[in-house]
Amino acid sequence: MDILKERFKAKADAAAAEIKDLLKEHGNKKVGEVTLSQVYQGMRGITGLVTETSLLDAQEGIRFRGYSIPELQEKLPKAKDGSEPLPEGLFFLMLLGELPSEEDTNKITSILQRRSHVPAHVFDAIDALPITTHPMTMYVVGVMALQTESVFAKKYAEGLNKKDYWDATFDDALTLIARLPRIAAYIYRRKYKNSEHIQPNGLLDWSGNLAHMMGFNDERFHELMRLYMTIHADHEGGNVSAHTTHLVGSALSDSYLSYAAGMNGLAGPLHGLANQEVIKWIFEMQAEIGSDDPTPEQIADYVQQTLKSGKVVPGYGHAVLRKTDPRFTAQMEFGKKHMPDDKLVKTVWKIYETVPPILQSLGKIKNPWPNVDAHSGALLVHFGLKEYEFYTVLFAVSRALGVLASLIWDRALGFPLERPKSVTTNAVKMWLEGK
Ligand code: CMX
Repeated sequence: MDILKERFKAKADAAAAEIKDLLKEHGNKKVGEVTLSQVYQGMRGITGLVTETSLLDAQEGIRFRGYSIPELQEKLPKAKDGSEPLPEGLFFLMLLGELPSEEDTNKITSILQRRSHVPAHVFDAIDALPITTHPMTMYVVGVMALQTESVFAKKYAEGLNKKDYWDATFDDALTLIARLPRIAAYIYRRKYKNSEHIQPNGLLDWSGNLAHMMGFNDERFHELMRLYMTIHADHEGGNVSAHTTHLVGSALSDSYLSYAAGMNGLAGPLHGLANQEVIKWIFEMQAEIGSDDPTPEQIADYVQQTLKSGKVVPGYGHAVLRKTDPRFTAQMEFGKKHMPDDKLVKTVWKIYETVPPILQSLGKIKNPWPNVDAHSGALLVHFGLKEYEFYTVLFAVSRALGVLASLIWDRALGFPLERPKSVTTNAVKMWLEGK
């Protein structure tokens, strides 16, 4: 751990010096103009944040420290006999900004294994909630209960020097990431498997252990979890979950408070909850049509019905992307390799052929193509994970890697409190009238 911290600190010091010089020379340069529409419409397209871990290109999709998803699938270390990347390696890449060796990746795995013990009061907090509680609510309650363990909060209360914020955040982030699979699996087994819990296997990798504790022992499911945890980890800084974690963190709230806040945003249907909405929508379509193998015409009719009732087609569209999400494509490739004849997976592919032209014809949707959530559920259902209300929890476990690596960087670079200016419509009117 100390060596990892030393390597990080060297990178962070170099980056901080570079940023200092950059601002000294170019600090007054304009990065863009803001229109009134942007102020009212979700700040789309306004550059206002620095997030080092990944960058989203509207056409190409996400790149993590410069690497696309296919490149990560090729270059990141794999589990023994596996072919999907280990997300521990991606975490290393996002944190250190360089591709990890197998040894680096194994080091992260072993740190996470050693820190994975979840204190009993966290389970008590989850157990205090009614069984009908949404899994994302249980998850955030679990994370909040774990906040008692925050090293940052403790040291801050004792009087922590600013220079050391990053160090305590580093500790908290790794401990939190280590414990999330246990919390997620506990919720799954509590809600859907009669509270028959499965103890962690200390020898498994982070995603493999999550699959194991949930009760899935098919090695292909372990591979799916490795892919899933990799592709959902980060999507630059402006999306709701990343931005919220960063914003709350800017108040020097610790990793637990900041991450829990971000995950409350992930739980919204226009963001991470869309993965459960997709499968729910497909199941409802199957029930209405009376077939688990709908034709393209039946799908098209159902899409029209969804739009007419004033609802969105879940899994389609994106605030930034303007083409098929490479995270969708990576999952499609996984489906072609492992389950090419699965009816539900094939339905997802038929929807992919049917939906974009319909959405395009409406003329108002900026991106008619599928996002990550359009595909993930069908792969999970294939292995028997049909409880779709749980899906966003898996997204949340993965998202921890990106948002917490970013939070460590925020502290190491000394980023200040975030506080943009807001206006009232009255103030806008007065400004327009030149008052
Ligand atoms: N189905 C129907 N209408 C859609 C649509 C969809 N999939 N996507 C966008 N639209 C509509 C918007 O609701 C908006 O309508 P109004 O003008 O009537 O309000 C219009 O098209 C323009 O929207 P946009 O600029 O193209 O998209 P936004 O940047 O505002 O929103 C998103 C992006 C993702 C919220 C939106 O596409 C959507 O609601 N998609 C479905 C939900 C979903 O899949 N979310 C997951 C996104 C990925 C993630 O964050 O996890």
